Amino acid sequence: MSNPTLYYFDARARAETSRLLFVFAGVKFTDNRSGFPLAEDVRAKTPFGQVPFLEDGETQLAQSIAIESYLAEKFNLAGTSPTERAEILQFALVPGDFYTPYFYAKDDSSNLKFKTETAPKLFQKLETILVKKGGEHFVGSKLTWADISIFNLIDFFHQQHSNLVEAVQPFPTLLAFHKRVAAIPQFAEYLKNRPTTKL
Ligand SMILES: N[C@@H](CCC(=O)N[C@@H](CS)C(=O)NCC(=O)O)C(=O)O
Repeated sequence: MSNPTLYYFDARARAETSRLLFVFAGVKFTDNRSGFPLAEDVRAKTPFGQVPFLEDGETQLAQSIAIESYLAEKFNLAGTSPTERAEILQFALVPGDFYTPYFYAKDDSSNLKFKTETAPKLFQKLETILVKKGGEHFVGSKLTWADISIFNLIDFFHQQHSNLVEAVQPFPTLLAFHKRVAAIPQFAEYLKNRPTTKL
């Protein structure tokens, strides 16, 4: 059987957490990165005409969070009880609350508002939660999809232009968490070789 294939643009954005789930699990996958606009043969495969899109044997899935959820389940990173599963999903949905205002901020003043108000307000909540949980994991006592998803969110801020990283700099527990997850050997190797992209 061929490797699972993840279709997306040449960007981190809505596909990167899925890539990181594959990387952490040590599962080989084909990272199909389309140019822009989306290649028509790729669009034709997908249920909603959009990417990310995953093919894994008989399984075909769109919607970034559904793909992440499938991979996290498959790799035992999705929790072990209904409460844990729901808590993990709760954190996996948080990056969307950052990305939506970020992607819609089109001028200098809305970009500044995002960097100095919207994002720090949300990061403060994450910082408080992580401190309360002991600083290591957002849910339970081992690394889960929740940690990978929030790691990727913080990492996204580190990679963006206009010093977007300043929005997360006031939060030492989140910064230490980011550093620790980035140093996990599978991630360290992947991050060293990851293509540099705008988003
Ligand atoms: N809710 C969807 C949104 C998917 C989406 O907006 N995909 C964009 C890229 S981020 C896309 O495929 N755009 C190309 C197009 O619509 O032609 C998800 O989370 O996967």
